[in-house]
Order: sequence, then structure tokens, then C-alpha cells
Amino acid sequence: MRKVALITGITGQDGSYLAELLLEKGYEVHGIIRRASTFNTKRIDHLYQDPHGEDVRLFLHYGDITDSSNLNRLLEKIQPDEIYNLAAQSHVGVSFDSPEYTAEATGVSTLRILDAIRENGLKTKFYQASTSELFGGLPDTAPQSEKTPFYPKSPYGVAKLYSYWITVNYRESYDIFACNGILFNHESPRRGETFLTRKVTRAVAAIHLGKQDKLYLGNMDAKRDWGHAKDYVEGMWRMLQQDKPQDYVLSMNETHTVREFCELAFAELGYEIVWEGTGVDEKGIDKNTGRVLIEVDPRYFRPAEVELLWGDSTKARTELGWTPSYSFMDLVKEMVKSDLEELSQGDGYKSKFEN
Ligand code: NDP
Ligand code: GDR
Repeated sequence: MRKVALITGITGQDGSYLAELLLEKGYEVHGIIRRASTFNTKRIDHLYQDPHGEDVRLFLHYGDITDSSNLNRLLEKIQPDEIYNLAAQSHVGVSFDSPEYTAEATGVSTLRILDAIRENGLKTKFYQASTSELFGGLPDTAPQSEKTPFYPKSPYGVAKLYSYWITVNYRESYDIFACNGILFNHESPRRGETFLTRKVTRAVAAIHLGKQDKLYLGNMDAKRDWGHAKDYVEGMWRMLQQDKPQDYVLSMNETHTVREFCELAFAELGYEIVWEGTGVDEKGIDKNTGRVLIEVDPRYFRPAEVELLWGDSTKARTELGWTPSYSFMDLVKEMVKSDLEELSQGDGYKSKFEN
């Protein structure tokens, strides 16, 4: 019997890689997409199958994770073997601007799905996209593992904390096979353009092609444990193939500053960045020409910040046999190369309203 999976957030970075992986494994894949005034399926367009054709295995349904009746109907109809709950308002900075919506979409919606599983009496396995943003507020806790205490520092982190615990609670209360994947930052050429890594690699390409003057960033000192999204979706799938539901950290077990990411990305196209000044006056300068390529703009500072994320994924590596195939440097190289190709072809879409 073919397995059936439902992915919320299928149009996002992780959803697109996960859909690819599950289709390769022979699954029937269902995804929830939001109605938008412009197309939002760019990341999964290459997976499109004509619904009138034969052996169709990818199905998209309109819906929204803030709409319980919609979720209930979809679960009743699809009766999935596995649900991957990836949909969320996923931008930490934006969560300070829209805290209440973030609480709904990133927090309470997890309850909506778990309760739809319970109400429909399904034997569905459930994956919750938990995050390293649950950590970070307590000093001297790195590297962070499943045993590290939580201390979120943003409305996004607090909403994800609710999702984490409601997942544990439904597992314990109703015997639902529910897992939290506590994933550290993972990136790719499909990363949203307003997250740090993608913002940097797009700017490197655009500056190189003469399409952008300089790059404005916020906190240069933040440290993150960055891996490749393709590796991380493999880990999500492995969690749901275990005999017992458990929570796992996925991370590269190394950490790098924002400054270091910038240096490596610019170096890919031959720029050697030297730094001058500190705090809001910090500048990244091309050593050979003296041109200022990076400036700090305080509008990108967050009201509260997670300064250090550095994971310890020993449990996943040991129990799931999960090993990342991309190194941090592979990731930087792939992202710069991809953005250079994309921006070299015509204009490449670039919004003026970056954050
Ligand atoms: P993205 O922002 O790329 O994708 C988010 C997805 O959620 C999109 O498909 C988006 O749809 C959808 N979505 C947002 N709000 C709603 C809603 N109200 N109803 C239905 N769908 C909605 O995130 P990622 O792929 O990077 O991350 C996937 C999940 O993993 C998220 O929950 C994120 O918080 C979490 N996470 C991510 C990490 C990372 O480093 N990438 C690390 C740890 C956790 P649309 O395309 O229409 O906007
Ligand atoms: P993060 O990712 O907040 O870790 O959340 P992001 O790439 O947004 O920020 C990483 C770090 O870079 C600093 N920074 C900037 N960030 C952005 N976006 N734009 C800037 O201009 C900029 N300048 C400096 C940030 O302050 C931060 O310290 C991501 C999301 O995918 C979450 O959904 C996920 O849960 C976590 O990773 C793990």
C-alpha cells in the first residue's frame, strides 16, 4: 500500500524539499497552499503533475492553518499516514511586528492539527517543525541538545514553545505518534530572500553584477549553526519511521558568526572583506578597492536577540543514523553560485522592500 503524507507549508523552503523526497520514496503527497494574489508555488512548480493524468501522486488543497474547519475536512478526506506540520509565520524579525498573528499561525495552529487527528480518530504520525529558537536565552548552555532548557527570545520562539509542548502533551494524553524535530538553521538556494544567508548571497551576486550598491545588515555578532535544508528534511522523515515517537535535535554541531558568513560568501566571487568600526558604525570593505560593501543599519536589529546557537545532534546521529551530506562551506558555495546564475539571467526578481 502506498503511504499518504500531508505537508503543511509545502510551498516553503522545507516543504518543497520534503515533497521531492517523499515523491521519490513513492508516497502520495498532499499539500496545503494558501490563496494569494500572486503565484506562491514557485518552489514546487517543477513537481507539478496534471491532475487529469494517470498515476498522479501530488495533490494541492487550498487552506490555511488558522482555519480549524478547513483542517478537519482535509484530514477527514485525505486520512494521511503522516503529517509534516511545516507551515508557520517563520520569520523571527517579523514576529515582533505581528506577534498576535504569529501566536495563531506558529503556535495555536499546531493544536488545531493535533486536535483534528484526535477528533477524526486517525492513526496518523505527526511531525512538528520545532526550532533552535527555543534555546538561546540562557547563558552557557551551548552546545544545545534535547536536554537543554528552553528560553525563547521572540514572539516566534514563544509561539513555537507552545507548539513544542502541545505536541508532547497530545503524544502523552492521546497516544498520538507525535515528534518534535528541533532543527537548527538550515538554508539553501530556495531559502526566503529576507533570511540572513539568502539576503547575503543574493547581495553578493547583485553587487558583483553591478545591480546593487551595498548590503545593509543588522546584528553582525549573532552566531548560528547553519546546515543544508535537503539534509534536514531527510531527518524529519527518519523521525517518523521510528518505532517510538521522540524529539530530536538536527544540527551541524558548529557555529559561525553573521560576519563570517558574509566573508565566505563574498570570497566566493573574489572579494576580500576587511572590517572597520564596531556596532552601528561597522563596515565591511573590499580590501582591494577600498569600496564599502556592507553597512550596519539598526533597523534590522531585533528588540531581543538569540546571540548564540550551536547544536549537539548526537542523539539523531546515533539513533536515526542521520548524517548531513553538505558541509557549511558546500552550502555557502551552492547558494552564491545559484544566486549568481539566477541574477545573471535577465533581472531576476528583486524587491525594493527587503528585510
Ligand atoms: P518558509 O517560511 O520557507 O515556509 C513557510 C510555509 O508556511 C510556506 O509554505 C507558507 O506559505 C506557509 N504558511 C505560512 N502561514 C500559513 C498559513 N497561515 N496557512 C497555511 N500555510 C502557511 O519556512 P521554512 O521552510 O524555512 O521552515 C519550515 C518550518 O520549519 C517552519 O515552521 C519554520 O518555522 C520551521 N523551522 C525552520 C528552520 C529553518 O532554518 N528553515 C529551522 C527550524 C524550524 P506561503 O508560501 O503561502 O507563504
Ligand atoms: P533566524 O534567521 O532568526 O535565526 O531564524 P535569520 O536568517 O532571519 O537571522 C539569522 C541571524 O542573522 C541576524 N541578522 C539578520 N537577519 C535578517 N533576517 N536580516 C538581516 O538583515 C540581518 N542582519 C543580521 C539576525 O539578527 C539573526 O541573529 C531562522 C528561521 O528560519 C526560523 O524560522 C527558524 O526557527 C530559525 O532560523 C532556527
